[in-house]
Amino acid sequence: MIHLTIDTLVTFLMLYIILKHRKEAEKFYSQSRSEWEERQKYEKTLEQRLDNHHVLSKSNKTCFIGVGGGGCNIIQDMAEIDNRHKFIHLNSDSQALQLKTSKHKLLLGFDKKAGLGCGGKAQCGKDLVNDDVKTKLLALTKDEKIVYVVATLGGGVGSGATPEIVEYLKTLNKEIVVFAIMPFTFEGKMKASVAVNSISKIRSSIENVVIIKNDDLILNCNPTSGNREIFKMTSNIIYKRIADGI
Ligand SMILES: Nc1nc2c(ncn2[C@@H]2O[C@H](COP(=O)(O)OP(=O)(O)OP(=O)(O)O)[C@@H](O)[C@H]2O)c(=O)[nH]1
Ligand SMILES: [Mg+2]
Repeated sequence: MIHLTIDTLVTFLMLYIILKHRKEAEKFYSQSRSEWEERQKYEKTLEQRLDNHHVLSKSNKTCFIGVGGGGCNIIQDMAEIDNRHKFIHLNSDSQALQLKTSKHKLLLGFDKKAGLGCGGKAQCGKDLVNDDVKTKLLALTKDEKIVYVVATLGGGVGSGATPEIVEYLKTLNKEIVVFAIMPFTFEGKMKASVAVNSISKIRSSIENVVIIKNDDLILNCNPTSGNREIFKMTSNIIYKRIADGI
């Protein structure tokens, strides 16, 4: 009798151990299955995102146009990390243009400005976009479908020429996105109002205007960074936004 009870106890114990293990195993497998499914899902979206990026960065139909001193600096920074696209520099300042490594450079209004900038006068930047500039732009962008225009506003060339350029590109049926960089507040109200005016003119031709404030860059930068280093951050922010599909 005692023998039977011990046998029964052992059997129960064995059963208990087996069931407990089985439950733990089931729990483990169901957990790892949902983890695995989560991971699969994550990898799929990651793949899609990379695919988008791939398409964008491989597309031969995308180009970048920098307008004015800062706009050209920014696309120069982009060109250093992207060797697939066309980068077109537009400026009336010949010295600034000379420093750019792209082979696509348009010197604006040499007859009027003799290779100098517009000294903050937006009307001057506007007047520089003549028929000759438009013909050259047409040739440079003829194979491009999407055009990203990058302009630092508040000065003369970027603020004045950008609305003219965008209006012209629009007539060529390009998909256009403008990245408009606002001047620092400490540069004064005059520059800010030149920039705001320029934005409203750009918006009368297109809706896709992404505004980035130079002020915001200071908040995130290392106080010991130099100007160029801080400005390089703008270039990275814009490039990342484009790569992420904005
Ligand atoms: N983020 C960034 N902003 C810049 C850079 N260079 C200038 N800026 C800003 O852009 C504003 C306009 O300056 P520029 O782009 O040099 O002006 P511009 O269009 O060449 O016009 P003018 O020099 O007046 O003929 C400045 O007041 C700065 O706030 C740059 O490299 N990066
Ligand atoms: Mg300039």
